[in-house]
Amino acid sequence: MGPDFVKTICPYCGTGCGLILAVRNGQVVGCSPDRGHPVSKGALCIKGWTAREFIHHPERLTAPLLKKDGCFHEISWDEAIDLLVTRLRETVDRYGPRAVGGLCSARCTNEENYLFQKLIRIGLGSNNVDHCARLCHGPTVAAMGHALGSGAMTNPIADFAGTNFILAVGSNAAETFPVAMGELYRAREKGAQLVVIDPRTTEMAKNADLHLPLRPGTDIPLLSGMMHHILSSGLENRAFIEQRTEGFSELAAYLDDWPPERAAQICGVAPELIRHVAEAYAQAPSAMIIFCMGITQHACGTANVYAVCDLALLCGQVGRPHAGICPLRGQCNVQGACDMGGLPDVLPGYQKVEDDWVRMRFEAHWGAALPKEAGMTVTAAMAADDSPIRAAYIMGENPVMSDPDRRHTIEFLENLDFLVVQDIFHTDTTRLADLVLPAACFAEKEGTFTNTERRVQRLRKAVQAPGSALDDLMILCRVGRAMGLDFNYADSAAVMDEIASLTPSYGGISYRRLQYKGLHWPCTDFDHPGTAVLHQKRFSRGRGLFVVPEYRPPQEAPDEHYPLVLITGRMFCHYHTGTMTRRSPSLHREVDKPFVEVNPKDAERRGICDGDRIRVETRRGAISTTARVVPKVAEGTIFAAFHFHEAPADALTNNALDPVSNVPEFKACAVEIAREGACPDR
Ligand SMILES: Nc1nc2c(c(=O)[nH]1)N[C@H]1C(S)=C(S)[C@@H](COP(=O)(O)OP(=O)(O)OC[C@H]3O[C@@H](n4cnc5c(=O)[nH]c(N)nc54)[C@H](O)[C@@H]3O)O[C@H]1N2
Ligand SMILES: Nc1nc2c(c(=O)[nH]1)N[C@H]1C(S)=C(S)[C@@H](COP(=O)(O)OP(=O)(O)OC[C@H]3O[C@@H](n4cnc5c(=O)[nH]c(N)nc54)[C@H](O)[C@@H]3O)O[C@H]1N2
Ligand code: SF4
Ligand SMILES: [Mo]
Repeated sequence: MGPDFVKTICPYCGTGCGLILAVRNGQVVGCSPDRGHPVSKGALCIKGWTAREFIHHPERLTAPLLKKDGCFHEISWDEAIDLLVTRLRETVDRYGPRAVGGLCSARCTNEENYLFQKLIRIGLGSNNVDHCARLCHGPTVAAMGHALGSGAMTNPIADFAGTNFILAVGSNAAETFPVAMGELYRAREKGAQLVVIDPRTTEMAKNADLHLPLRPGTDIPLLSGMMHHILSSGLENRAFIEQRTEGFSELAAYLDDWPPERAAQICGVAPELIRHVAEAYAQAPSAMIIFCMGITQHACGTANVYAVCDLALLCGQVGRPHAGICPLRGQCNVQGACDMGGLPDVLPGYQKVEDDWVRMRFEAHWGAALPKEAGMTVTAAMAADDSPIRAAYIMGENPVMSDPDRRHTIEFLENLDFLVVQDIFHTDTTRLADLVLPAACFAEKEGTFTNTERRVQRLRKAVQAPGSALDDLMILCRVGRAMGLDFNYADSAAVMDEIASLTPSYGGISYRRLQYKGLHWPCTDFDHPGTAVLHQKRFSRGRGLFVVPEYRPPQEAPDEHYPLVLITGRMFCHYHTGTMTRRSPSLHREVDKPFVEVNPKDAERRGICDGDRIRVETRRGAISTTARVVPKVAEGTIFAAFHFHEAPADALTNNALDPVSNVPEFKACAVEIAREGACPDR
């Protein structure tokens, strides 16, 4: 008999490509692209093609594990759930509900995230729920939510193909959203211009019409210089500003101080280039801005996003097909985890938890009281010297490898009275847990993911989870019932029905309607076709709001001890903390060990050759890794990816936070490197 084929969604990035899993004898034996998929149209990147390789890996977690005397022992699910509920409840009884916190997961489904935040909120009485969006597009949710009324991408991915101008700011999308970028290449074939603003000469920057290699953390001066020039040349869209925006005069007054010459001195990009790009963007019939972590992961991340929105509003390049602001959302379901209220200040659909009417509505539906005060962000809770958090429930996150300042993160987690981690593999974080719960992976469960363009899509179960591992939804239902909650859902479709009844933007979403194409939210009722382009007639908040972006340089400047700037981020073949991609033999063959990119001049000064072992040190810690000497990084900067547990980049990073969104400054801190020895292979 031939294999069965199951259509599902890629478990990695937010593009949300369609995968077809081939199943034979209960095993996933093949993984191929889905030609009929509306986003990926038969394409996958190397991570999608190889996504089956970790599913049946022998190191998958297969039973609940309890730590005793420093070693993990298998226990039954009944014992595990009983212990989890007892210990979390004890903490609440002793220290109050603000002493517990939970991290939900951008790798889990909407239904799982919805139940997770519901559990923490009504089962434990705490709004301390957060997830990796805090490390990622938190500034976007804050700034675009404030300026436009919605923190999500304004246009669908397909719109790239029909635009005239693409400005990619702080985004290495060719490596991080490769299939989405296929549409960008189609646009360029039709003559669209691509301008990349990135301190590194990435492949995308190399292939762009123009690359502006700014100094790290200087996007506000650069964008302000562009806006100054647009205004002083009369290239702003007056009709759009008058009819659809507010706050213009405050922005205009602020821009007076930012002539391109002043901007250039700070950002290091020539004033002629700033003027040229400003004119091209303003004059393009339609233009789209793509921005990612180079914008958000700064102590001025929220202000950076305001600057991006200001530029688009000034030129009326938003609210139309092929013209918009596109924060590419990173994880397969980070958009959904935010939509589901996996954040300390909002319930599902970004409804403010501190709003009495909102709370009353949820309380009536859930039959339980909700805590009134917003919870703590995970980064603030971890960074605080005397954090109130005493116990934590982490579902599908690996903060020891992904939060800034690893030593501090480990100290925080070790100091907890109780830590439970639910994952598919052991990670650097599970090892610190008291209790580890084995979860089913994407191929072993039903549910939905919401991709970066707000498309809600169905995940389908292809095979059984290994051993006694359970899907996250089932685990949460059992925990909820053990807490005395009415978590008696027949299946994930029933959870979606509850989500739809409480979340206006998901009001018309049901499994029956989703099938194979998905639906873009807002989709408010069962006849609503979904909304691909936002803000067409009016902004979600009414008028688009200009906000003055307050410039703050990176919080840790280079000095004589740490004279270089460390930029951290990603590479094509690996994904985040590597729990899945580093277990894939094909991806391991592509990149099998960590490295740091160093500029040839900085290397030469230190006697470092390509391939040498080097020590990389900041005020927080040091790692030992391999130097890749390349002009891709500018003199005075180095780049490290955070995929490698043997040389964890987050041992180095700074936990200086953006005061509004609390995103950490992953993209700039002071560092020094030194040669340790020759390359072992030479
Ligand atoms: N292969 C792969 N793809 C992924 C992921 C992965 O781990 N691996 N992760 C997913 C996730 S969750 C996310 S959030 C996205 C992230 O996607 P991206 O944001 O595209 O990836 P990063 O490597 O974090 O950083 C992007 C670029 O920002 C630049 N940069 C650094 N500092 C600055 C600055 O001050 N200004 C400007 N303008 N640019 C700067 C860096 O040089 C880098 O090229 O990728 C998603 N896709
Ligand atoms: N230095 C530095 N650090 C960074 C960044 C950076 O650019 N530089 N970027 C930040 C960003 S943008 C992000 S989004 C974060 C990501 O940070 P994390 O979310 O902590 O990283 P992941 O590796 O995606 O962790 C997800 C975990 O979920 C597990 N998992 C996968 N599928 C399932 C499932 O179905 N169920 C359960 N229960 N678990 C599952 C995986 O094994 C993994 O351990 O990292 C941040 N950290
Ligand atoms: S682009 Fe993203 S969603 Fe598509 S196959 Fe690659 S990792 Fe998966
Ligand atoms: Mo992310």
